[in-house]
Amino acid sequence: MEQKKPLVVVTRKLPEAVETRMRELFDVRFNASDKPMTKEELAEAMRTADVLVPTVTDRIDSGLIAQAGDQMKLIANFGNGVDNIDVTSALRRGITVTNTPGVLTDDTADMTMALILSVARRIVEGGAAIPSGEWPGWSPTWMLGHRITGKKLGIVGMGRIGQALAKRAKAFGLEIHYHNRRRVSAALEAELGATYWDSLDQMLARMDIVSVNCPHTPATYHLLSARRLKYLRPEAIVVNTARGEIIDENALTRMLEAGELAGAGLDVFEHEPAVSPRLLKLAKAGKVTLLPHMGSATNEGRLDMGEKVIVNVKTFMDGHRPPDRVLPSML
Ligand code: 8YV
Repeated sequence: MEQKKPLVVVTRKLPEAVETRMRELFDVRFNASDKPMTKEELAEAMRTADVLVPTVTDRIDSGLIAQAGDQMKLIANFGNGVDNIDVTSALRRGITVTNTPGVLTDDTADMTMALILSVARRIVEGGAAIPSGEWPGWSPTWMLGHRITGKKLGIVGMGRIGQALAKRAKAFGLEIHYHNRRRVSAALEAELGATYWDSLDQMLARMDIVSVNCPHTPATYHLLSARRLKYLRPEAIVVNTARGEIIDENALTRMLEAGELAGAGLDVFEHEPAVSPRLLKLAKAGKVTLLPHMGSATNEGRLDMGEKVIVNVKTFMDGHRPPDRVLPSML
């Protein structure tokens, strides 16, 4: 007799190839409209499904987890960051949580480099000047940016993405500095040519470019607080491809408006998908580059993420520990 396939609810539209493979393996409910599910729709999924596959746009909080039926056993996040999920509540309820680490490292590091270059070399601003007809023709003093070679890059969070960024930045001739919960090995520091700063405050005060690459957890919420941002030099630029909540966006915006910072490149926002009108105004003035959470947005990356989700669900359903299990102690 054929075994009953687990019911898997996927909250957003995934690449065709991923959905096809999931259809072969599981009893799946997809979201063809791709419209984020409402709280009630998510609660209904928690009450009926064996597995939920959410994304960064779904808040799986303790209230939702409390409504889960006894059959709900796995939340297999389509994404690396799990700040959208109350992992502790899930575990207490006997629900395993997995994510998709590793497969979006290079793409996110590439996008971070792109933001650094974009802000320093005014790429978005210059690119817009041609279609708008504002290009006056070449001039020795028009649209000048800043050289990045030789500048100091401070990486906040030296995990997988931080390290991938350091490798790229080193190749661009940047001097690598970092702050991390734990110092990385001496061998890795030597390979990256990276200088460790125990004090984030001290590092911030000396950098030309600061990149946020740590996960969003209760400990990193507003890690770049109004107080800390004040340490930055007025020539400094800040880039963030991690999570908006790690920077006090209001304080950052105020400093950019006041000319206390040279610029910013943001791929993530504190109240995503809302972007503050003040940031939009700064973007129009060419002070900031804003991207719509595209750090991991490659076809290859999305297929790899889908593959990870499938392996996690299949392994779990076969009665084994899924490879990308997330525990509260890892956060
Ligand atoms: C993902 C991300 O696309 O994986 C992450 O942590 O930030 C994104 O790049 C998103 O989370 C999908 O859920």
